[in-house]
Order: sequence, then C-alpha cells, then structure tokens
Amino acid sequence: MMKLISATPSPYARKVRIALAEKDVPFQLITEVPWNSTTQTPQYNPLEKLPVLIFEDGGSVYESRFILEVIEARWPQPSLLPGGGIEQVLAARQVEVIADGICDAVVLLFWERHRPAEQQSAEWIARQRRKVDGGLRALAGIAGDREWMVGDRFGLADIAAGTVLRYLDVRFPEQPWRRDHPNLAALSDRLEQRPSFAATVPVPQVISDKVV
Ligand SMILES: N[C@@H](CCC(=O)N[C@@H](CS)C(=O)NCC(=O)O)C(=O)O
Repeated sequence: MMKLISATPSPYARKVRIALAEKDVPFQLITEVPWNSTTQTPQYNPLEKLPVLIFEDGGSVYESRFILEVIEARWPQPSLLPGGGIEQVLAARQVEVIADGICDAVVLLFWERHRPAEQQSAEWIARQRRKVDGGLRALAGIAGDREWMVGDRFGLADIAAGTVLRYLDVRFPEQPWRRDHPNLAALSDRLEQRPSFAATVPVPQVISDKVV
C-alpha cells in the first residue's frame, strides 16, 4: 500500500492527507518527527523534509505542492482544481503559494524563538511576523465573503488556506487572525467540519532527540 510520511503538526503533510482523504485514496500513515534521529525521511528526500509520498513500487515524491500535483494527475476525481478555467486554476495556485509562504514564516519564527533569548533577533522576528500578517491580509482579500476561496466548490485553495489557519492556532496562537479577519475565521470553522479536516487536526509533537 502507498505510504505517507507525515508529522502531526505539519501543515504541509496535512494538505496531502486532506487531498488523499477527499479523493478516497487509501494509504498508510507513517507519523514521524523529522527532527529526531530515527526519522526515515532522509532516505526518501535528500532535502530531509516531510511529507513524502511513497508508492507501492518504492518510488517517492516530496514537496507538498508537487505531491498535490502528482495526486491530482493520478487520481483526478473528484477534482481539487476549480472548474472555471485557467484563470481560476492560477488563482487557486496563488492561494497555495501565499499559504505555504505563511507556513514557512511561522516555521522560521518557531525556531527563532527556540534559540536562547539573547541570540534571538528582534528584526528577524519582526520580518517573519510581517510576512504572516501580510499573507493573512492577502488570503482574507481573496476569500471575501464567498463560501469557497476560489470558484464555486471546495478545492486546493481551501485546503491550502484551511491548513495554514489551523496551524497558526498550534504554532503561533497569539496571532489574532480570527479577530482581524472574521471571514477567514468563518471559512476555517466551516472547513474544519469536513471529515478530511476533522480527521487531521494538527497536534504539537515532542521533539525528543533533536538532530540538526
Ligand atoms: N516546502 C516543503 C516544506 C516541508 C517542511 O518544512 N516540513 C517540515 C515538517 S513540517 C520538515 O520536515 N522539516 C525538517 C527540515 O526542515 O529539515 C513542503 O511543502 O513540503
């Protein structure tokens, strides 16, 4: 059976888990801590990052955005791309770019805050926070008051936006995105009710024997 290397808080892995669930594709979930010495991730990805999707023939793909493209190509139904033509497809991909960028900034913030207080850079932290704030403003502008991020049905843009929003609650709970963007709060609440989201709620992990 196909396998997915995932981590419980990872918004990148959650995107893939949700896509596979929405398409009803069976897979075995392998939960790892990519920072622990026991991780198998580097055996499959030279960049040492999860998620990694491992096919039955042993081949594998990594980088969540690319994995989602592979999933869409292999299992086109139900489509996670909007039905309104190339403009909408590009709009959905733009949402994914913004959402991934917010996640990347949150990850950098998380690790910066793990450094001893005297080594932390206030400028670096401010820079990452600006990216998070700016990315959320961009997502809120795109979402407007519509039911779905792009087009008239659930899809890739909702997966990307929904996973980053819930990830903020885990890794950056003081970010007041719910207060600042009620439309995103409403979208997130709606999305989290879907079975694919409810089955993949992010939870923090204990990093036991960190290797950097
Ligand atoms: N751009 C990558 C980011 C993946 C990523 O950063 N994964 C984290 C876990 S949430 C990881 O494996 N980090 C280990 C590392 O950066 O060495 C993707 O979308 O797949």
